Amino acid sequence: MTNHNDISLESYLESRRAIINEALNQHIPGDDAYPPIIFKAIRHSLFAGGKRLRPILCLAAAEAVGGDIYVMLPVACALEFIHTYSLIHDDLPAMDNDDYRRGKPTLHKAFNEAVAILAGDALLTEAFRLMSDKELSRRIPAQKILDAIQIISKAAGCFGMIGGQTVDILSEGTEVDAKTLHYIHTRKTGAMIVAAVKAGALLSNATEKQILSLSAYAENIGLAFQIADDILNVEGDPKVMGKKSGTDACRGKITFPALMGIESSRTEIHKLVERAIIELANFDHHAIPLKMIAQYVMERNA
Ligand code: GRG
Repeated sequence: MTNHNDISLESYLESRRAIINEALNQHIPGDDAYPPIIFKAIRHSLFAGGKRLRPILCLAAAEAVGGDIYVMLPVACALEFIHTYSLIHDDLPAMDNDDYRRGKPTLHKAFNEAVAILAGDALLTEAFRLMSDKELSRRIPAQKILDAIQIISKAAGCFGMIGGQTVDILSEGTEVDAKTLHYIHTRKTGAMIVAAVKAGALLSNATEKQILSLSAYAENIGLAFQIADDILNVEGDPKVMGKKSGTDACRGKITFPALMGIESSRTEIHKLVERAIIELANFDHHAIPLKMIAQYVMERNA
């Protein structure tokens, strides 16, 4: 296992991204497979330069409880598949109608709407194929895999990301209170972040107590991540982010900075990240990556 005591955040993230990208590449055929257009489309979005936060968190949670990150890779890839599907569908004209994502034309712009819908559907479905593959159950008890699938499907569906996205879309241009904004943020963004951490820990034989602490860690960084995203939408550099800024205000979306101002939003991020790090108090040096990721969530510029 890597010794993280003397590794920088940047080189840690870089090394994890390389491992994840290699695994993603293995799980999606090239465009020599039939029908080539769907694989080309999936690859367009999957390899457009995402930060890989959810799979990195899954691997870091596994590591924090003494698990093997290589065993966890199919689940980490499944999380990235689901995340990429959500971005493809979020960009569609019926939703946010965005032209750029991850610095490249959105999928419906590069191909067409039908292909973008199908590629999103395919990624969501293929995620469950990866997690239910026999290869994984040779290394992890089937019941644990089923429990992880339950956690991830709950986070991706109506009780999680879809619930948050639904309220977000229907709230555009309306007055939204702090409670509704909290619901949107914790479901739309937070749920998959919590699921990534919980699944990584559960599949690596974490104790109940460890899972509770890691879930609380993830809830805090999930919300911090979304508030940071809201701030970046106001003042981020489109060149660095690979997408336009100022879009939330144009669409009449309620955000943390709109509700409480930029400075209070920054203070809130600090508080959440501090709380996340406190949850790691009972873990040893194997939790250093989780600490570094919490720091990254606060400082990121893309
Ligand atoms: C359409 C089913 C469906 C769900 C959409 C994830 C989501 C729900 C919408 C994305 C829009 C958005 C800006 C969400 C808020 C924060 C967020 C999830 C940003 C994108 O995630 P990053 O920053 O993206 O991890 P990369 O490209 O780095 O993977």
